[in-house]
Amino acid sequence: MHYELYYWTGIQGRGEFVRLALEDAGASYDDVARIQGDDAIVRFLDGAHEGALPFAPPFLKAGRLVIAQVANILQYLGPPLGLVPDSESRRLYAHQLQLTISDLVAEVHDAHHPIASNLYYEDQRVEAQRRAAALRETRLPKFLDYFEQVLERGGGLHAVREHSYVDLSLFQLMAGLEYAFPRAMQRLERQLPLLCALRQRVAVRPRIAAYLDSSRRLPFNENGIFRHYPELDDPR
Ligand SMILES: N[C@@H](CCC(=O)N[C@@H](CS)C(=O)NCC(=O)O)C(=O)O
Repeated sequence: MHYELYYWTGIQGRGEFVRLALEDAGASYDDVARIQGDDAIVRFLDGAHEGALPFAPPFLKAGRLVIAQVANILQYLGPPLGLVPDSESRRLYAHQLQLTISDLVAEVHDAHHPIASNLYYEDQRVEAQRRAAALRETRLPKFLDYFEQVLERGGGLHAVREHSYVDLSLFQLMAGLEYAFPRAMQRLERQLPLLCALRQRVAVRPRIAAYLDSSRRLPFNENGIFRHYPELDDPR
């Protein structure tokens, strides 16, 4: 199967969670907007195509199927890409974990855009500082301690006892958080040995290492989900 990934150009964003799965599996895919421009996404959202109507990117086209929402896309891709265990209980668990990652990603986004996504960061800077402090002090430790426990229960190496799309997403989560909040993550990572080890292991998987080294892997920047604004990190 040849896949078409639709995601905004210029940022890793939420598309990266899907991209990492496609890259790790060596899947055949086009990153459509990087070829045709963001208009290709807009046309889709405007209803120019048959079938399911996505609300927002990322969405994936697989033959006649159109699938949106990161966790939903990964749930779909897991079996054909060999990125989820066979058992129903573990598949459900993988999906549950991915939905929880999506919850945290939304909170990370809201730390720099606590009032409205369509306002500039500069217009909500004061609120962002309060929101980011709550994220760093309360929500990040709660989510990350949870994922650390998940790894512990999974035998220490994987979220669902074998390599899966969840491990790839946890890698992306840790990489993004380290970019956005380097000081807070240095503090928090002392209590997260399994997540840190997973992050290192995923980075050296051969296809992931090749991808990270390629021009397809865009650098993190201040237009994406994980943004580095020093004033939103732990105080020096
Ligand atoms: N829950 C969705 C969120 C999708 C989403 O927020 N996409 C962003 C880009 S990362 C977007 O373009 N949103 C447009 C909007 O919310 O109006 C997912 O996980 O895929």
